[in-house]
Amino acid sequence: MQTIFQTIKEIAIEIDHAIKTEDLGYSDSSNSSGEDQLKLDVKSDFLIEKAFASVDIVKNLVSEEKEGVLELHENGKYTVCYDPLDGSSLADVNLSVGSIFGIYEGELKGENLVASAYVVYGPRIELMIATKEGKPLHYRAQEGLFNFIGEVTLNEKGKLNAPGGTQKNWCDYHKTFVDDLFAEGYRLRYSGGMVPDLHQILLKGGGIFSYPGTSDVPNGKLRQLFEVIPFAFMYEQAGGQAVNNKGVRLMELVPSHPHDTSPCFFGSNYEIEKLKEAYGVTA
Ligand code: P6P
Repeated sequence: MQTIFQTIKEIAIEIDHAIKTEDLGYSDSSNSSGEDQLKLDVKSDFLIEKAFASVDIVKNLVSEEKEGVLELHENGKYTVCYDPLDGSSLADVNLSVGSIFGIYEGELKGENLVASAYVVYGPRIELMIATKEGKPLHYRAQEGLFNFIGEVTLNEKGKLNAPGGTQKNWCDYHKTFVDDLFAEGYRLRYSGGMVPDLHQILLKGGGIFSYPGTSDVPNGKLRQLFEVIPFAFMYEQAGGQAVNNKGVRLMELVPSHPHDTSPCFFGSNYEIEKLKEAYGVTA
């Protein structure tokens, strides 16, 4: 597994360089979710595939930018599911973007996730790694090397509220839930980039990130294998919770297709319990 984390560190340095030096325009293709691909999306996906091509323990790759499962090494052990450059459309307005990695062993489902990692490309390159051994581990790059900063723990209750999705298409009880948190004094922190938005809540002690099902997108927008489940693992390892609109742990998801999405809520315990109450799904 350490070889995979070392490879992610090397990938992070390469993608950061690409963000800072390459064309931010659109390619002439779109991905499996029908989203227009930036040249940076394609380049980041290429860099990740090239890097893992030399890591024998990686059996398969599943990418947001690819249709199906790409076999790399027949005798490999892990499947790496990744979003090569999440929120890439924010790069041309100089906001932070990120890469997300879920490392699975066996069938691609939540309970088979063995580790997850994400990289934030911002004023600094930051890396978070979660395994079953303990709390998420936070690293920061300096001159191409990643220095360990510390373990990350969510407080029982936070103060940040990151409400995703098109507000006019929220259901009434979701709108009430979001407004009630603001009435309690929560601060709005939403950039439109899942990685920096969830990273901020983890590092600032807690709160909630929500991307619900909406009238136009009932199953939500965020992809289970390479966005939702990897962050669900991060948040649970940090002492928080991560559930869907039925109050079910996102770690119990079993996608039927590599690009399946799910409504998703990640946060400190207080906020997630409030969400379950608002959705009428308290245990
Ligand atoms: P909306 C970026 O496109 C992304 O996939 C996530 O990074 C982000 O959380 C979400 O979509 C933002 O979606 O609908 O709020 O713009």
